[in-house]
Amino acid sequence: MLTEEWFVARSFKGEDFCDSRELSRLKRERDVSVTLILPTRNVGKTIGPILDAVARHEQCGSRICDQVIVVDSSSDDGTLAVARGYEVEIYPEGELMPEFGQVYGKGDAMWRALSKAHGDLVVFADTDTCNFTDCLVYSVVGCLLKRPEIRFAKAAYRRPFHAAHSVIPNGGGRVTELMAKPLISAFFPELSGFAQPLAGEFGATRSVLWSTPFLTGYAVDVGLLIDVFVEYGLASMAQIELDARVNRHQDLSALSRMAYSILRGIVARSQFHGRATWTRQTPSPDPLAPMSAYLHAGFGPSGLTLDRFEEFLFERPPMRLALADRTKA
Ligand SMILES: Nc1nc2c(ncn2[C@@H]2O[C@H](COP(=O)(O)OP(=O)(O)O)[C@@H](O)[C@H]2O)c(=O)[nH]1
Ligand SMILES: [Mg+2]
Repeated sequence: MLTEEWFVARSFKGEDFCDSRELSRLKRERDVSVTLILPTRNVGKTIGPILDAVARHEQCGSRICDQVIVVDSSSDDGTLAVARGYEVEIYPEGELMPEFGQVYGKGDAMWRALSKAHGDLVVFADTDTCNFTDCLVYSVVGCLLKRPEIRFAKAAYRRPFHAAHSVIPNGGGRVTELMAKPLISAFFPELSGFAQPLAGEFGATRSVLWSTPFLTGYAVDVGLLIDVFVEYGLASMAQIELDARVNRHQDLSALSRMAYSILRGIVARSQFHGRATWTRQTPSPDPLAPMSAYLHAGFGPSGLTLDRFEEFLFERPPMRLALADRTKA
């Protein structure tokens, strides 16, 4: 499936999947259970509203998440005190899979928590979201339930940047825009249609997740995206268009480290999957050859867009050789 074709066929609207009554009916009919995994590190201000939103429909008898796992990284801001007020399983990340020794960041925590997941579908979500709605999780569940051909679904949302006195609607997600998307376009152009390739809100069948390696740290999300694509194909993946997601911004030096993790992750996967073979950049007879096109998924005024920019990279020969050739000619 071509990227442009995928973008049209596999980009869904969140609201089409968020009806909790319909979801709980489908779950019952198909006898499918759902685990939600929430990695936490000092999210005392946001974890309460998130757990409230996730549990909201339980009172109406339509439970969507049968198991909620909080996997925590030594939070010291009261995160766990808040979480204990809810019907969730809480694990300090270091207590899971202890035979693997030290825990290396978010991806490692998510992987360890997966060892406790017993749902047929497993969904992950970040917990520093300030404007969390149940749809962020339910739409992923809904997509996997209503579209059995989809085995991996990922959220796509605008990420505004909140500056001192203003908000730049698409100004957030700097590592995504400056590191992840250009690298994905270079090494795995098939995945360029994902507007938020690093989104922490995604889900898959447990069998897919149990069969896929997890990279540690911040490389986890892009690593899974790539490995699921290589193993199961683009047609089994989807993105779900949601409203803007607001989370806390990290400072530039933290983002630089994060960008390095993403770079390492994509390069490692490229090497592993045999994509890192760069050839000399001589002019191609086909002006739309993949290496010249930068496909960029983002948001326009009326929703998701996929734009194609021609970014040519040619290699001119050493002048000595070019001039020698000219003399010969
Ligand atoms: N358990 C655990 N959670 C983490 C770790 N690092 C980040 N998180 C959580 O993972 C989510 C995303 O992390 P964050 O640092 O905000 O990354 P960003 O949103 O991609 O900039 C947040 O909910 C964090 O609380 C970690 O090392 N262990
Ligand atoms: Mg965050």
